[in-house]
Amino acid sequence: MKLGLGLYRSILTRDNFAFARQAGATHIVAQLVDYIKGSNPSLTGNYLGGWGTTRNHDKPWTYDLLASLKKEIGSYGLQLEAIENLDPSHWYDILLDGPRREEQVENLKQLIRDMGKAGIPVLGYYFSLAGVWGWTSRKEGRGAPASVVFDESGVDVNQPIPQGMVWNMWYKEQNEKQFISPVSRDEMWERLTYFLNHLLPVAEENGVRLVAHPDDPPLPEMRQTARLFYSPKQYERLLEVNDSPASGFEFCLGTLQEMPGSDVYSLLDKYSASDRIGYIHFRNVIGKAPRYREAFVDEGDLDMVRVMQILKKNNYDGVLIPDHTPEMSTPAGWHSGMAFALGYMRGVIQTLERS
Ligand SMILES: [Mn+2]
Repeated sequence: MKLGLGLYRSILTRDNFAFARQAGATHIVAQLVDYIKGSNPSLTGNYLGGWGTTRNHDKPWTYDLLASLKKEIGSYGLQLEAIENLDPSHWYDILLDGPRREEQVENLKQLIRDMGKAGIPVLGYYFSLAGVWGWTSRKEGRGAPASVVFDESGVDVNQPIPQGMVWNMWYKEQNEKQFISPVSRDEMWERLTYFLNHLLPVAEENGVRLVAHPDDPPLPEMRQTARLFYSPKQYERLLEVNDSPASGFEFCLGTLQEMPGSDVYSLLDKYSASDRIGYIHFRNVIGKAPRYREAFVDEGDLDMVRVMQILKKNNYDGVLIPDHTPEMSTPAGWHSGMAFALGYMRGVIQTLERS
């Protein structure tokens, strides 16, 4: 297994490549969607009104952008393992089954070809209309860090999605008065199937893997739209729709642990043994939907040493990134949390390598 760090667009900078290297990481997962901003990014703000606005219509991520990013990361002794998340501007009509669906699929095919050409092996996506939504924040847990909390009793999870928003981002004029129509589970599976059937052959040809993140928070419906991956059983259906070897999981331990009744260890064992995991979001949580909070890696309900033991047993050779952590009470809360998680991960990996 390999240690990586995920960086948002606003922190894809030289200082942060050095930071990753200093903390023992060898790989980077880059987010190009400009949605969690600033040099000290925070997940504990109020994002119930959206992550912000994207205006990247007709501005695809080009081969030059990907190749120069890979080169710069490489100059720090790091490898660019994956691009995580698609810009809502680039695929809103794929998610919404709108008039530009075909055109947007063609553009994503080009993105996959360009990733293959640049030598970036994994594309992580999150096929969801409401997206990551409903989080609140509390100072809770060990030492009371600012932590992401989901508590269904405190948010109206049935409020509809305004037109112009998808994936919790605005992609066109804000319209707070008109809303998208409710979307059924069958319709969501149809849209995902269209996406996979068109893109997986191109991914296979170009040596790129498309990996799906589960629904965060894992509720069956949110904002009057069905969610695909709210339970382990539903998540496993991904491979039934299209079992191309280019399809797999962006295996988010935290989200899977949040699912009622989930057995994360057996799921991890099964899919790390069968090489279906693109990379791993290595984070911990306390509680399950409908109420949980994100926790320090050694503090939560999951036994992260056991997680790593399973990966070692199966000779998993993919990348693990911390995903999120509680924000520590320092001027650099995000970096402190990440440094703590990376140090913990490095320690467990080094211990297992010696046993
Ligand atoms: Mn995740």
